[in-house]
Amino acid sequence: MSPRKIIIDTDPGQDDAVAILLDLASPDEIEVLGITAVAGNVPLALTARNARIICELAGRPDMPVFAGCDRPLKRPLVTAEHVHGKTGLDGPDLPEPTMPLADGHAVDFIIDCLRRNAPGSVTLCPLGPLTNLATALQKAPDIAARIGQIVLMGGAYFEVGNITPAAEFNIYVDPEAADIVFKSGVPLVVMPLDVTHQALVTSERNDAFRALGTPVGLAVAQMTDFFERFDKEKYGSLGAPLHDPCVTAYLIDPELFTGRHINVEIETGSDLTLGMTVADWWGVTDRAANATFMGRIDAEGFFSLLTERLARL
Ligand SMILES: [Ca+2]
Repeated sequence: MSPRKIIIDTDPGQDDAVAILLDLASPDEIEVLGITAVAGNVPLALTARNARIICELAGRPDMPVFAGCDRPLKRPLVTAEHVHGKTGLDGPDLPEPTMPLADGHAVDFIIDCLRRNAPGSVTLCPLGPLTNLATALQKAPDIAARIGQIVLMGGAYFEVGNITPAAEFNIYVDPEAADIVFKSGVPLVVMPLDVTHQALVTSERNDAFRALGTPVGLAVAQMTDFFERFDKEKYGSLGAPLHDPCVTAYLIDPELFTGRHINVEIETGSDLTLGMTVADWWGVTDRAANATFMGRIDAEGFFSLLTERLARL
């Protein structure tokens, strides 16, 4: 089978960085057509920089990285330096990128790429707020029918929220964009906090990254060390949840995850619950299913896959 063509839409973020590394370490399964940066964890200038730092770390300075939207559709940007540090990629000491940004806007790249490739052959992998993707769908509605699948990290049901009591960060930052994506009719696979909070970087798993003895292994150990401090304090958990790499792991081995095909809608009106993913997990409405919403991950399988693949870089 030929590798699946994807576009990574991202706001790095240490966990985005690990997701990108896992993608680039898995060419048999995944062909990355390009990386599009969006404002989210940190402002756009930093996410566009961080994406290139990671490509260079992976030995892929040839990868096209596009800058995208610098703010949500209708709201001021909310960022998460309290989790990811001032640069978004705090932890390792990585050099400034020398590769340039690709010419053009991320939104135009997404549209052109979908029109250029056979319908259904490109998967979109959003790892941040959904602003770039929603903007592309608004600008070129014809692309919806050409997207094979959207596999995204965002939302929560049983875990409810991390940026507010009711909302997960990516959806909360641009709920109007999320609403557009969830109503697009494109097949969706969602990795909510319910799953990612089971993918914890314990000290044993962190040691395994470090023990690879490579620049990539060391950088991943240092990145996960950094944001672990925040999550351990906040949740009292065993380690930091590795959110975004769940998306990549699904592309490589979907059997690691189980979930339900259900209706998921986005709250855009209420100040109290803005950005909540209202997931009909128990099937109590007759609203049509629009997303496969994951609930469980084989965490052991996930971390052994991740460590084995990072060793290849
Ligand atoms: Ca992210």
